[in-house]
Order: sequence, then structure tokens, then C-alpha cells
Amino acid sequence: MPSEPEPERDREPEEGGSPVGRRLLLGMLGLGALGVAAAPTLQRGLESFLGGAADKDPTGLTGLLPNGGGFRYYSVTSSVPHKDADDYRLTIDGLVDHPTTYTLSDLRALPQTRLVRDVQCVTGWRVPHTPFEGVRLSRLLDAAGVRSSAGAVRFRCFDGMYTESLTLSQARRADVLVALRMQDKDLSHSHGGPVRLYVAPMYFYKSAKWLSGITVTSDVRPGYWEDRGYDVDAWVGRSNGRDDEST
Ligand SMILES: Nc1nc2c(c(=O)[nH]1)N[C@H]1C(S)=C(S)[C@@H](COP(=O)(O)O)O[C@H]1N2
Ligand SMILES: [Mo]
Repeated sequence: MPSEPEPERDREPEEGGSPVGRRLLLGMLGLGALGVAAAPTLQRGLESFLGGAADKDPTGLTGLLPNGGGFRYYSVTSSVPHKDADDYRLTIDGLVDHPTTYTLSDLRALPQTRLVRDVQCVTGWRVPHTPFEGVRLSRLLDAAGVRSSAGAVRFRCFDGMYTESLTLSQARRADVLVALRMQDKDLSHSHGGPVRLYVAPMYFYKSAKWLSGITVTSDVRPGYWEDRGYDVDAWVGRSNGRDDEST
């Protein structure tokens, strides 16, 4: 975590640290009467409701709601365009011999890898045993023909704001996916669908949602949160001053 205090607007929403009152948020969602300490079955209902609400929420504030140890829905922009099989594109360019643009059906037609690991956010929340499925990033890089001058990979998102990066050797790991599915369902919009990056051994901020571009470069450029103090090498339990169990 950053050692210097940063301006509030430049921080991920932390657990229990929402700037907007819980009651106000629940009220906005028409959930005023629902306790946050609901029974587990109800909680599960609440989580899937919140998932749906996050899909429709133009304010992004549902991302600040506590949801019982599950995912929080994060976006650094107040709204993100929806994309589907008709208009989704992923471009691979930069230091490659064959720049390529993939549609969603192109990606679905490639061999899929399924991984089940814990998800760990750097603000503390963890979701155990979460299946992700998609195309290995290494496969897309090999198909594009990475040039010998390359050393890193940059990721762009169609929210127009978020960025991430990996070194080339990190990007080529077998546990780094261009993910199409999460929890055995097609990725929802709120979780970064139709396509997000999934970097299993690193804090979840590496797993860029709404992935639209992969550019092979000579060097690593820090991503959105890394410009705001997070570690560029984001190994779970070995970075950001945290000692979480590895995923
Ligand atoms: N495009 C984009 N990707 C992103 C983020 C974001 O704000 N925008 N937040 C990151 C952080 S800090 C986390 S913890 C996860 C949250 O993923 P989720 O919203 O599916 O729970 O997405 C990561 N990828
Ligand atoms: Mo995060």
C-alpha cells in the first residue's frame, strides 16, 4: 500500500470506508429495510441482486456496498459502455509481427483454460475458489509474433481510463488469462465483461476489466493504481506491504 496518504478520490473504496452512508446507498437501491447482517441465504440473494444493480447503476456507487465477503464492483469511471458479441473487439499491437483484432466469437473459438483460485483485493477482501475461464494470454502473444525487442505488455480498457501492465515473462505465465467466464458464467458487465484480464497470482487490481487492447512494448509503464502508489509487481502476499496467503 502507498506509504504517503493520498487524496481520497485517488483511493479504492475500502471496506467500511465508504464516503456515502450505507443507509443512503441502500435507500437509493430501494433496500432500506434489508439488514446488512442478513442470513446467509438472504445474503446470497442480496449479492446477486447487487450484481444486477451494479449493471444498471450509472453512479458506480453500488461498488461501495458491503456484500458479505463477496466481490465489490469497482470502476474508476462513473459509467462504462456495454459491449457484446456484436461490437466487442480486442486488438493486439505494438512490437508484434502480426497485429490482430479479435471478436468475441474469435476468442470463444480458441482453446479455453479454466483456473480455480482465490481472488484477493489489495484493500483486504478475498473470495475463495473462484473459477475463471478463457484464453491464455501467452497463446495470443505467440499468435501475434512478439519481436525480440519486446519486454512488456500494456492493457487498455474500454472504460477509457483504466490501464495495467505486466512484464513479458509475467504475461506468458500459464495462470494469466484473457478471461471470458467467471464463476462458470459469461462475465457480466459489472465484472468487466465480456472480456477481462485475469492474473491469478497477483492482487486483483492487475485483472483489468473491460479489456480492449493489448500492446506489446519495450518497457513496463505503471498502470492506473500504480500511478497512485500500488506496486507494479503485484504478487499476492509479497507486495504492497501485505502478508496475505498466496492465491
Ligand atoms: N477497468 C477496470 N478494471 C479494474 C478496476 C477498475 O476500476 N477498472 N478495478 C480493479 C480492482 S482494484 C479490483 S479489486 C478488481 C475488482 O473486480 P470486480 O469489480 O469484478 O470485483 O478489478 C480491477 N480491475
Ligand atoms: Mo482492488
